[in-house]
Amino acid sequence: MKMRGAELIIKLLERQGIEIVAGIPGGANLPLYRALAKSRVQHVLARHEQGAGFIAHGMARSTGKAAVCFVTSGPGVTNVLTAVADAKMDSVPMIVICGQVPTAFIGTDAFQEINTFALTGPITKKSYLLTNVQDLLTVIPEAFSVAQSGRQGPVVIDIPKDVQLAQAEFIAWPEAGVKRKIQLQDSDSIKEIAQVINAARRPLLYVGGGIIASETCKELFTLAKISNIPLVSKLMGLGCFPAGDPLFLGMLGMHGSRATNHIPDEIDLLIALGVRFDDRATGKVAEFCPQATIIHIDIDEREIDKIKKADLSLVGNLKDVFQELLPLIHKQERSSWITEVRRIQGCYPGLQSGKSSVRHPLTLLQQINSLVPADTIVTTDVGQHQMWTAQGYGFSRPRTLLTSGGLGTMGFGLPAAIGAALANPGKQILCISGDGSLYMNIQELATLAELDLNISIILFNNNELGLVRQQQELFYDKIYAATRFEKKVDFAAIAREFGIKGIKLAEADDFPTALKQACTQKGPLLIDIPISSTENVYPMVVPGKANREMMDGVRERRRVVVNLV
Ligand SMILES: Cc1ncc(C[n+]2csc(CCOP(=O)(O)OP(=O)(O)O)c2C)c(N)n1
Ligand SMILES: [Mg+2]
Repeated sequence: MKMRGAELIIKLLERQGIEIVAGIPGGANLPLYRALAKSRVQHVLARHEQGAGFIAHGMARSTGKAAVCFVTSGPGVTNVLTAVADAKMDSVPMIVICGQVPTAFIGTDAFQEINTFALTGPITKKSYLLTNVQDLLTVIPEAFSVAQSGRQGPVVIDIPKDVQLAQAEFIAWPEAGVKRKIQLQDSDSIKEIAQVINAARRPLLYVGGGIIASETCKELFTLAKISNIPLVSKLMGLGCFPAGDPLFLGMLGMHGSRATNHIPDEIDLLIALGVRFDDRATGKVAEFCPQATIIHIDIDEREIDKIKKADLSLVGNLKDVFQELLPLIHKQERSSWITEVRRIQGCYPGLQSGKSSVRHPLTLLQQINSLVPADTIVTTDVGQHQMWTAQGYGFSRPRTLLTSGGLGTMGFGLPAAIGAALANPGKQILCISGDGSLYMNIQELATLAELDLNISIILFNNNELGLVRQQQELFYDKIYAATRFEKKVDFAAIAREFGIKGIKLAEADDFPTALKQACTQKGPLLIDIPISSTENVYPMVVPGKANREMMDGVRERRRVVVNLV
């Protein structure tokens, strides 16, 4: 068979099962776009390459399968870098196919030339620069395999224009790239791990995104239930365990719940599954779980002992681990430990700050959850609204929360919602955003209007960069430098101009009714909800401090009142 590089790329993507590609064309990827136009692959024209990248995130994060986006050389590449870095931090399988200047121009500072290979190396699982059209036959399937195997992540393929136009010759189609099986590294220690779990008196499960990626929520549930082990989650793990279950203690860390941040002090065993020991979750790491034996099981061996030394560890796919581990776990009541956990919870009840107010985000988020189907997918942006969503919504199913965890990228929410809606036709999608974040990829409202997807954007509008303002209030002498927006804009009117239904709630409006309408409406909608610009997210662990030392807002509010007097 003979085929031009561009046609070959599209055919290979089709053979990988790719049905939708997000992107933006430019001089260096036009051969690719000509081939794409002739194929059955749907193209979604984003309005900014970062938007295209996050649309791919929405598809990949909501399905677990690799998603693809196309960008042109130079600024197309630099614009998508944030989405690539975000995929690396949150282990998202995504493939970015970049146009590049013709091979003969590489290294000459040609128009829109950038060294994509060098720029993307540190923020990808693998980056390729292709100079021979024949290599497409191996590299495209391999890219899918790399992105989806082991700890998932982004792959970038840089393809010069002349390679896209060159003829490839081949006899047979290569096999599609698949998820490679990762061997369990040491299955003997599973017995030891089981013994330690069975013998523990005050164990705690600590889980993250790895449970969702490995699709082991059911197995985790079984482990927790048969052995009565309470569980705490990182932001990325929310949804892997039912939020309403009595064993679920909530999110831990910087904005975790109060009791959850005290319980690790009391435990004798931490069972960390598919999770990193990152600073936002652990607080001062030397003081995290001070009395506990640590078991760490993860698919990425670089995570073991990286931050917290594990007493027992295992590298492998959690599916295989659970298969071997569960039959060895004893059924136990652990009633004295559970009673102790309840006692600690009683000492540190949830913070009710402002919750009684009908317009406090925590109240609204609980209402929103009760109004939408259980399989609704929620995307967030980054800021106070994100933390309130994590604390208050109550996620109970995997892949229902899509949020930028590791990189914390404002601007993630809207394009990720578009990707989630494209990959999950029929599902309701909510994008919970903040005003500062919405500004960052607001142009994707045009993409949304064009696609007419079932997305409700719920905008918590405090007319400020709330989470940063909060830090200034608490740690920077209340010098509110550059966090309050001078000008208020009418986001509902902006949405309408883009062709989307826009509702602006005023102080006097009937919140519950408006919210119900917003959550149940078909087609795209933006609801602008004014919220107080003095509200803080509590608790809050000061960076570098132990989780137990968190600020709970009570003292801080008192101080504000004293200062005012
Ligand atoms: C791209 C990017 N730039 C800067 C930041 C730093 N940052 C973190 S939260 C935040 C404020 C977010 O404001 P908004 O979206 O309005 O959310 P709010 O905290 O007000 O709910 C900023 C500027 C970031 N996370 N991402
Ligand atoms: Mg804001």
